[in-house]
Amino acid sequence: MTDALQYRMGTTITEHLLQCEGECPAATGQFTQLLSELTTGAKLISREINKAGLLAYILGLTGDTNVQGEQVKKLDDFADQVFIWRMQRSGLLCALSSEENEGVIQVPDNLPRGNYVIVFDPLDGSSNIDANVSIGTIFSIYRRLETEVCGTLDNFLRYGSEQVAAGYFLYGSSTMLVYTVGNGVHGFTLDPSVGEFLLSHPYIKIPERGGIYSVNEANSMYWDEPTNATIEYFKSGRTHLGKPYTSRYIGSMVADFHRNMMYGGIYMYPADRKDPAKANGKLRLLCEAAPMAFIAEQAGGAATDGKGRILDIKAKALHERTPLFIGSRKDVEDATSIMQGHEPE
Ligand code: P6P
Repeated sequence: MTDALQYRMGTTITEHLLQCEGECPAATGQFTQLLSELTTGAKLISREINKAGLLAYILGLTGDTNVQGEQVKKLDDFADQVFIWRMQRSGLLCALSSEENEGVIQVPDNLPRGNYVIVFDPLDGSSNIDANVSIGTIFSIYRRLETEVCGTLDNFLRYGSEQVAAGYFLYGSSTMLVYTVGNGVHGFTLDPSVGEFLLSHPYIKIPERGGIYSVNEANSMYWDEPTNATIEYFKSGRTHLGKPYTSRYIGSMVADFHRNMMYGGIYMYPADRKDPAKANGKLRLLCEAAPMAFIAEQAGGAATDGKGRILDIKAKALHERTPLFIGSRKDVEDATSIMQGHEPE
């Protein structure tokens, strides 16, 4: 088959997972079905986001506040309900956890259960919705603990290294899925004309070093000395470029992370003293940092909390937060060295 024909035919997610089945244990038929349900949810959300500007009812706030203390956007709530509905009916999960919901979400007794648990952030970066800025969905999948009955909290209090799959949907100029099942990172782009996600970025590799740093510098007066020294490093001539990195900060981690995956660079959300809730960082370990860390490492990058590897952290609570330094491996190593009081190598 010619490349042109191959391109026109496209490689679907199911086809890609079937190709992977021999290479990695997680790419079972069950997982293929689960990913298919996730992509259906993403298509529904993409449809709503792409016409949100035309349909005032889907923009704005619900008036509710979520477990994070954040104002809930109508699209947040819609995305949360879409994924809960689809995941509960996948027949493959024994419990769910959403960034928008305080406790473990059970699979109702009248629905079939399976051997996986999923953690997801239904719409990360949603404060940007009304400004038409790219936002995303993040998901993380574990095999359930055989020692646990379905739906217990302990199924979720896991090391990030126990994940069998992780991914994100990016609702941007195009809608993309980027995922890993432990054999590299692969990107698919939604072709709205056929309603299919088609392989567009096989085996994504994040450059070993970048030239972009992403951090909210308005928090600098609340950072400790090592954190300020780390950000100042990327703004100095001491970088490997011999000049400062470029600053890019979208305020939507999925979008900032994806850009750094493509071009190289580092995204940082350090702990800060501004808000007691952020004394250990703003980002959630289970539904943001751990899945993105799995993806980063599978793409040749790295992710730490400023001390150690994110994937070596065992969650102690569903909505536990962590500082996050993630992206190009050598950039993350430099940041972590400075955070620990050493000079980068
Ligand atoms: P700040 C979105 O709420 C999020 O979790 C990330 O997607 C984003 O990078 C960060 O918070 C933005 O937070 O404090 O800079 O507005």
